[in-house]
Amino acid sequence: MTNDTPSEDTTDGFHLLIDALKLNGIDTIFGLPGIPITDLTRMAQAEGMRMISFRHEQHAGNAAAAAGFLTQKPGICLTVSAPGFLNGLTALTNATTNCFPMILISGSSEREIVDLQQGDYEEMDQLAIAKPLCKAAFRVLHAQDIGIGIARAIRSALSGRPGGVYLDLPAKLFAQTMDAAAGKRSLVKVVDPAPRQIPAPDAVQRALDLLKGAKRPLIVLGKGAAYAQADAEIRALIEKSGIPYLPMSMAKGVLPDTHAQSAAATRSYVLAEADVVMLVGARLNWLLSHGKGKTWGGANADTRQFIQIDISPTEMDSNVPIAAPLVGDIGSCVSALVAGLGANWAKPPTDWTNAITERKDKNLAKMAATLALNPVPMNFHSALNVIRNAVKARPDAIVVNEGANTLDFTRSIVDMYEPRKRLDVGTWGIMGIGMGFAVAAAVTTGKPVIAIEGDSAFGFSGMEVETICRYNLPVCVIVFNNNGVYKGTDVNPRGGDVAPTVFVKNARYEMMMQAFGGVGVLAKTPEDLAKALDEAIASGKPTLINAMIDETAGTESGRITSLNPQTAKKK
Ligand code: OXK
Ligand code: ADP
Repeated sequence: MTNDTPSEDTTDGFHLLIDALKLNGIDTIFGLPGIPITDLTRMAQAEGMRMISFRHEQHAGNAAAAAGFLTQKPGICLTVSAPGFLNGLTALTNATTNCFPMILISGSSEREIVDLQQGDYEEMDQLAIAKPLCKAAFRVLHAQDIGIGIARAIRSALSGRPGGVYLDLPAKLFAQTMDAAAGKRSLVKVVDPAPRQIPAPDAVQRALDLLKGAKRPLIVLGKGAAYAQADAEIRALIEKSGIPYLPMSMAKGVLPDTHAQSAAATRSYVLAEADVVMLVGARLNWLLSHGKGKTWGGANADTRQFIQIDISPTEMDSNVPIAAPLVGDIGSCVSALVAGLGANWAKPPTDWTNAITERKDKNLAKMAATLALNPVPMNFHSALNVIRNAVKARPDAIVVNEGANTLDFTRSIVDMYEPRKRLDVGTWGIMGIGMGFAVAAAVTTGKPVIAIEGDSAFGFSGMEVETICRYNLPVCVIVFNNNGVYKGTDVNPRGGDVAPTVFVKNARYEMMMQAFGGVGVLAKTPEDLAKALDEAIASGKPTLINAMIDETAGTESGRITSLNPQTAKKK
């Protein structure tokens, strides 16, 4: 295999791969064993790596993606060939869409047979399929190239805009042997995998000039701002500039949601009325109504100007013209802006900040009044009020959140206090991230995890409660059970089968957790829920709370009902 001086000691593809990951500080693999990677999972564990085995590859992939977001190291998902690879691909694509660094490593069948389409075991041209769905895709054919393959995968996942990478490893590679010393030399410890990208001084000045002239400035923080781990710099920018800010969903907690400058509780007003908007790690995609239309249609609709901080230069002008593009990493860009504010920086006009505070206080008071109600049966608000209090008491807990109404109500009701504590459906509005994200959050941080799940959303990854029990993770899953998708009251006008959105009524989801030795609780009142959640957080035991919600509560698609074609047609 090599021209280097032979030695007694040999190594093989399995160990080269494990050593290459360890050399780069990667200590955990999320995956699912099977041909041809079963031995690899055993060896990784024997070599001291944490091997977290799932019941379905999609959830292992979601875990890898969340681990990447939380740690700035690519999360690793390991799967078998064709079907396992395909199961991991949704997570890989979702990671790429959300700018989370992960590497999907899949075993594959032999090239000679696949390329001649001779019908190998789990035959598939995996590399070709992965390529359009991720940031980069590589195949390694020779053991001596494993080090370079891993280095290329790490750099691709982390540098510039982070994303998903596919690494194809044909079965034969794992058993290839080579001289151990040469093998060691072939490995690469990646130096500076996510190089800082310093913004150009004139671009910084352009942004400052625009901000300075603004009468109604607004900063929008996106999940890129959370990912960047530039928390102190971002806080300094917000507080020194005095500019109100709006956190996107996964940027909640970069500054505490209770911060005086947060405009989250008056979102529609600030988006419509701002004259200069600075986006920090947030794209002007559907979640921000593409920067135009009714959402942005206030007095400044025709004259509004955007500043955008992003590591990806081609993000600029993707939806509307960007007057001041600031390309670079968020830490460097924000530091440069803070330095440029200077001692004489004039805070935004008080007619703007007071108008925001007034509207915000009104909405907060309205919300407080709603949360104080205690209807029977529970509704989203009374159940989420319990979780809101629990997170306030344990601000280090990580919230995982998916569903439609369960997602939308949680976003506005459960305040976050620390950065990177909220993981949700992200850019795609994907369902099924719940248990994978929860496992990753628990494994990578050791903190309590509260997974707030719509009953439909939970179904996508529910089997992974066994994984949570197997690894005894401090995860408390709360299923918002209102008997169906959106709600449980739809009726089939022709009789017979139930309506497509309806589930088994009063399903006992808590018994799923009990089946694997965890704690399961049926909660019909906020008191039941509070007691069970407190106990779960205190004990760290895997827990599932089946929170019974009024089946009439909830609206179709939550706050995005306008995206349903039938609703759109009526408009
Ligand atoms: C926010 N608000 C508050 C507070 N926080 N009021 C009081 N107190 C607090 N703390 C107000 C805020 O000002 C808004 O009111 C309103 O509550 C809603 O806030 P928010 O932030 O949720 O805003 P909005 O309009 O829903 O945001 C748009 C959005 C969001 C597109 C960014 O809806 C979103 O992230 N959606 C993701 C949906 C998704 O992915 N679903 C997938 C599953 S559904 P106003 O008065 O200021 O407007 C699915 O799969 O199919 O149906 C399917
Ligand atoms: P949100 O959905 O919260 O609005 P998006 O996923 O749309 O957030 O946007 C995140 C943006 O952050 C992406 O455009 C991505 O390129 C950018 N980004 C990610 N990491 C960094 C970083 N370290 N520095 C600068 N920009 C970043």
